[in-house]
Amino acid sequence: TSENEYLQLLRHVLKDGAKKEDRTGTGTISVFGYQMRFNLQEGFPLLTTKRVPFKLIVSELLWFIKGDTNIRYLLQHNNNIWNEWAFKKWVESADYSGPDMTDFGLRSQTDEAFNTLYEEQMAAFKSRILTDDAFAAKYGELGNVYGKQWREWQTTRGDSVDQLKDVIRTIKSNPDSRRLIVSAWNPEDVPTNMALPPCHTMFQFYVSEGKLSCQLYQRSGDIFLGIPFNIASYALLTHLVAHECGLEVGDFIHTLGDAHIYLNHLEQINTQLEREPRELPQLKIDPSAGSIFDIGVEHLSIENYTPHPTIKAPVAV
Ligand code: UFP
Repeated sequence: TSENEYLQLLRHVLKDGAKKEDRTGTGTISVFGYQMRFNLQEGFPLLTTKRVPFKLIVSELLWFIKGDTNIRYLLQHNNNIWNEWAFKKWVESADYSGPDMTDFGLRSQTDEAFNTLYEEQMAAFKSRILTDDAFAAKYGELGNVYGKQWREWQTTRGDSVDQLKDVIRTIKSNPDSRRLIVSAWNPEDVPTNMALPPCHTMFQFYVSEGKLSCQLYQRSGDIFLGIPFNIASYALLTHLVAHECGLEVGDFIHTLGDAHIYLNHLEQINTQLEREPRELPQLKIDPSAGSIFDIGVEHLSIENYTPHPTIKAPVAV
């Protein structure tokens, strides 16, 4: 199946990657420039050689599509993947008076006593985001992350561009267009207004013979933890846009810049490579779902997903 595209990337970087230091201090082996192609007609590319949490992928993508940049929606869907970024702003603010949380990412992984304090503070933070509107508006907000750039790119004229709506309109009216691009990389925002400069930098659609394909340029990819997530997320986006435009799905092409394996993921990768890939699952979109901008998590499900078990690994922060 097309899962082999991913397994080949793992093998390629293990074999030909060069040692490279990185921002997080963890150390990587890395290559620059790589491309994978997933034929979405063959099944939905959710890896089977380890379990990938589909529900988190759905709620994060719908959050982007809504143009939402506040973690409250994610927390309402039990999705904790962006919490640290919001929490950081909170504990560094003048309003915070709890125990010192400097370098909480690293310290919570290495210092058990600190980790207890951290988990208490994080739990309190989450519950306040969910229940206190004013607090959520101030401290749940991540700034100009994906949702903002996709739906409400700020122009120098003082208005904004809804790139996603525009690209969908053009796919419908002029499917042969070679300008079907959405960019998340806003050089004006990158140094100051963003928690994390976007990893999925830009994507382009392409229509041929009634099928919609999508290519993503990802500037930086954590091959073991990030990329399986990113593949599923953009495959889902391709399905949703195709559904919206009355097209079948074609290919998802994943182009990578710095494609790296963190040195503390090597053992996990060996385990994964020993496993036999299984049949890929299928995506089901509920017929009552409505437009791409109204779709809810309850409308999307995955069928026949019988992966090998989860493989845990530390996140580089
Ligand atoms: N990363 C991904 N996919 C993502 C995401 C982050 O692989 O969707 F948000 C990884 C790539 C890199 C790190 O290991 O997170 C970001 O660090 P940097 O900005 O230094 O590239």
